Amino acid sequence: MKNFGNNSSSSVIKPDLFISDLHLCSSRPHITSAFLSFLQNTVSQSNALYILGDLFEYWAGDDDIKDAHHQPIINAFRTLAESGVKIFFMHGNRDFLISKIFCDAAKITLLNDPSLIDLHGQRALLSHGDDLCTDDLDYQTFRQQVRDPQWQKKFLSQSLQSRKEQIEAIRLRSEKEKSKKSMLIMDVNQLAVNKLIKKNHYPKLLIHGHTHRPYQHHIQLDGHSITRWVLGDWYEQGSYLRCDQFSCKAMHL
Ligand code: LP5
Ligand code: MN
Repeated sequence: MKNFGNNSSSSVIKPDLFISDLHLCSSRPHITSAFLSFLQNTVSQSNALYILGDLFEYWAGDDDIKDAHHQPIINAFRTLAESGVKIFFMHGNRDFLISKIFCDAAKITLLNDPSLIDLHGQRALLSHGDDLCTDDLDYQTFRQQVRDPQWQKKFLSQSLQSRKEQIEAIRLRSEKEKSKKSMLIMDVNQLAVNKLIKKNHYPKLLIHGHTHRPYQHHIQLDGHSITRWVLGDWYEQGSYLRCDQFSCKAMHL
């Protein structure tokens, strides 16, 4: 988003940062610590942070915000937001149940998937990326079911404990099924990417995560040049995309 600056150093345009697929959970405390340090040391010096989904390993509902693992993360977001850093969050396939209670507590803004933004004067299209994996038919059927508001209402009416147990079962099933799927099926479909780019009038950038295959793809489509940035996950090492008024660069912690 545009940086209009509001202090004496307003001539310095701060960068915007993009992350996804952190999969934060209490069983990987070092990743949560790395993320909290990243917020404090790097994001605090930025204009905005865009979290493009799968911040958490899974999210069972906003009544889980009191969890001891989640509290420091929510507090850190709020501190940053109060210091003037804008924080945006887009749903991933694992945390699409994040809702208003979480966003209000963390002072973050929920973005639709996809969303177009003005990134230092260039149009950038943001997405989690799972919607682009159109060859993964079983996943798309599952996605359609769990993104249905009626299904979600019924699911959320159950106890937190019961929801977590069902999610654990789905995770096991998903891991088993993924081991049988080809890498090609689990990647984005190029026609789906092209369709999204056309529909959004050829943005300069498309930034997404989900596939855990970080890369800078150059696309030529109908006479337009588009860069598709795929964000990296945080399994082994924290990674982010840093965009200033000149360029974007993939960074590691
Ligand atoms: O996340 P990732 O990259 O490991 O795998 C995804 C797809 N898998 C998923 C499932 C999640 O990983 C785990 C669940 C998240 C919790 C969501 C909370 C609320 C839902 C609660 C449901 C009870 O998204 C995986 C893709 C992969 O990306 C690559 O794109 O392949 O998809 C699958 O493996 C899904 C299977 O192909 C189909 C699973 C069918 C399960 C049907 C059970 C029916 C139960 C009905 C309840 C909805
Ligand atoms: Mn994902």
